[in-house]
Amino acid sequence: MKRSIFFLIFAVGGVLLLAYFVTQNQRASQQEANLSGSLEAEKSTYSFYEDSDLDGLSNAEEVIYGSKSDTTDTDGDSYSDGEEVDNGYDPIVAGSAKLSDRKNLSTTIRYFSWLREEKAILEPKIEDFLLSEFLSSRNELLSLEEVSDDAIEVSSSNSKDAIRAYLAEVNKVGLPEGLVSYKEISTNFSEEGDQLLGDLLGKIELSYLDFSYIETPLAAKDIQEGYLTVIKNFSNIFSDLRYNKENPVQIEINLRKASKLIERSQMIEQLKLELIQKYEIS
Ligand SMILES: [Ca+2]
Ligand SMILES: [Ca+2]
Repeated sequence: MKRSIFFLIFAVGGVLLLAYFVTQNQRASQQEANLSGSLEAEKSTYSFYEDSDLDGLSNAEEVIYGSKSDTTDTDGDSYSDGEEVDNGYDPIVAGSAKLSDRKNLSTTIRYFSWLREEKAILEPKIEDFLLSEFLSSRNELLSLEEVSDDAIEVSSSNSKDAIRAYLAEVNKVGLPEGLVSYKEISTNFSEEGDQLLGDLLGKIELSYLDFSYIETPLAAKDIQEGYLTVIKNFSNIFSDLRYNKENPVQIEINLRKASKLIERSQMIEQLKLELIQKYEIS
């Protein structure tokens, strides 16, 4: 069953926004819980306080850097994992490879490196004000993926009827129901959580496809572009939940992106109203 897309975009956005504010307010008390997950078993294997092999990297950091939590020197080059990270070296590549040499370095590792190098904070912590400072000169990390013109099926007609038909189509397509909180999935380290996320991603993907087939009169091109952008970026944000443990900072960044998506959704609604008024569509 499908509802109109704008309603659901707001619903998804609202859930995300709510999660965001809860996070803001309860940052200190929730940090450990958010990062370590809701399951007790997960807490001991993914903790920023426990260091099972006593190599200077907490169990959670080992997951983030890709090193082993039961081996002090993962790459066997005689330097411990903690020593390597403290000095900017890669704990999983033997020799003098730097962390910064890694391809596709995760935002969490980049943020931790920045904390160490710019703020002299060796104990990694994900604090809102620090993250804001880190992001202030890295706008690209908050930018949304834009949809190219090729993705829009421009129709040959720009008549009032074509516009009315377009709007009717748009209102038929929907985002999936059974929405869940972003934070909820991000702390649900279980098979059920994976299943939930997989289903949701599949449904978002289908919505994107349904949308991309809608013939779009020229006058509605901005609206169509907006819709595709919002859905595409929701898909990206939810996909990142798969790497929640390896890249927890990205999840925090995504919550900030979500508020941009909500703004974008509001802009789309505004554009639709203007179009309806301009073409006197009843
Ligand atoms: Ca360790
Ligand atoms: Ca080593």
